[in-house]
This record gives sequence, C-alpha cells and structure tokens, in this order.
Amino acid sequence: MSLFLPSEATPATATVTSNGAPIPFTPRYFGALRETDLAAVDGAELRARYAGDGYVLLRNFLPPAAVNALREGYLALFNSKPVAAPHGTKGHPAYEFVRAPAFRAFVEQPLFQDLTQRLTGRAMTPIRRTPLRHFVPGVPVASRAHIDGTYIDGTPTEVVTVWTPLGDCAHRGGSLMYLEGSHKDPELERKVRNGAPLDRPQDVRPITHDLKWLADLTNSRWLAADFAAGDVVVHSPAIIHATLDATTGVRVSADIRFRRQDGPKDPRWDNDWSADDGY
Ligand SMILES: O=C(O)CCC(=O)C(=O)O
Repeated sequence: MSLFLPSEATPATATVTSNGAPIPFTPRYFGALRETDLAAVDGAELRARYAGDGYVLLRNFLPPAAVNALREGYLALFNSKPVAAPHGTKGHPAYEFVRAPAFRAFVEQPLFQDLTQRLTGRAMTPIRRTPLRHFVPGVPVASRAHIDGTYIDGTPTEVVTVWTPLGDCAHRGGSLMYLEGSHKDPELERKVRNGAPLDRPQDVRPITHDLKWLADLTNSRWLAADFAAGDVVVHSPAIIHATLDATTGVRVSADIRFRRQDGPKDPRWDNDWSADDGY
C-alpha cells in the first residue's frame, strides 16, 4: 500500500479538490483512517472501535479477484452499446447492473451481513437499495459532505453501511473520507449547516461541497486511506463523509447497507436503487 499521507515534506502548495473546491493536502486537513484486523480483535473491541471512531476499515476483506471481476463485468456493459441515459437511471448500465444476478450475488454474500452483526451485536437484515457510484477523472464531481441519516432513517446501531470500492481506489481516486469524530456530537450536522456553502443550492441534503470550509469550521481533519480491491470500510449513519474528485482512474463503488432486524424500516429503501428515485 502506497503512503498517501501528507507530511512535513509535502509542498505547502499541494492541493486536492472535491467538486472542484480546493483543500490543501497537508497534515492540518488530512489524517489516516485507522485499520482494523478482524482476526486480531474480539467482538467487544470491534464494537468499541465502531462506536468510538464511527467507522471500521478492513483490509483484504474480500478476494480482490472477485471484486475486480465484478468491476470488469460492470465496465464491459459500456462496450456493448452507446449510453444516453444519465448515470443510474433506466437505460444506463448501472441501473441494469444493480438488478443483475452477479451484483445481487455479490452484495448478498453472507460475510457482509455477518460483519454488520459482529459490529452492532444485533441481528441485521440487508437493505435492498444499493447505490452503485461511478466517477471519472477529469470531471470535478464527488460526494459532498453529508451524513447518511439525512437520506435513511436509523441510528448507528440500526443502520450500517459497508462501503465497497469495486477495484483499487486511492484517496485521489475518490475513496470515502470521514470528518474525524463528527459522529460524536448529534447536533454537529445541524449546527454546521447554517451558512454552509453549497454548489447546488437546490439540493439541501448535503451539508457542503467545500471540505476545507467544513474542516476549518469544525477544526477537524478528513481521515482517508488508499483502498485496494477487497478493502471495505463500514460506517455509522451519523458520521460526516465525502470524497475527493477522482483523478487517478475510474472509481466504481457500492454502498451495501443493513438495518437492525427488529429496528425501524425505511420503506423508501426496499426497492432496487435508481439514481432518479429521489432518495
Ligand atoms: O461512494 C460515495 O461517493 C458515497 C458513498 C456514501 O455516501 C455512503 O456509502 O454512505
């Protein structure tokens, strides 16, 4: 795994962008996600890390060959016909792919569900709606800072997301980053919204596209990692997360979610994902 973190030796001029908005790539703004070795921690430690950090990063959780095969299967759909439909809508390969047996078999592997049960200590059940993200270098579009709680009902032990990059995904390739400790203050998301810059003011669900602004306001860092195919990160719906613009290659990923079996059920998430379903 390559060293990605900025250091004292990083030129002061180094910047990265998210949705085109610059943020200095320095130790002030970026830190490393903590890695967890599943074989080395017991259930209590795993749950403590999930609660304490708001995420759990697992290396080599899936066989890289299986992950890369799924990626290739998806990208191959672009070779067979011209694509006119917007990403993830009917007629676009992502729309078809999330409904296809290969993708369904991948997300329904019991190891995902088992993991979320270990993390929460609860019986968990899959959430059907599974967004497939696809970002391309040269287009300054990334995930804006947000919490999942804005989009789906549930508390951290009721809803869990296993973010799964389909292929290698460096931080500059748009891997998921978390605003350090942002899940600890239940009021934080509401407090920072006031006056937050938004590049798409018509969509008020994200907090902001300006990751530097948010890091300055909260005096926090973005925690990031370079992911290899097979790595996953599990996160709480209360932690603020975002991505950088993909500059190192095509970024494809799936948000695989579970909810507590005896917890609240958000009926909006019962159907297959479509990018225009409004959720
Ligand atoms: O993959 C992304 O860019 C966003 C994913 C996300 O927000 C999530 O999984 O909750």
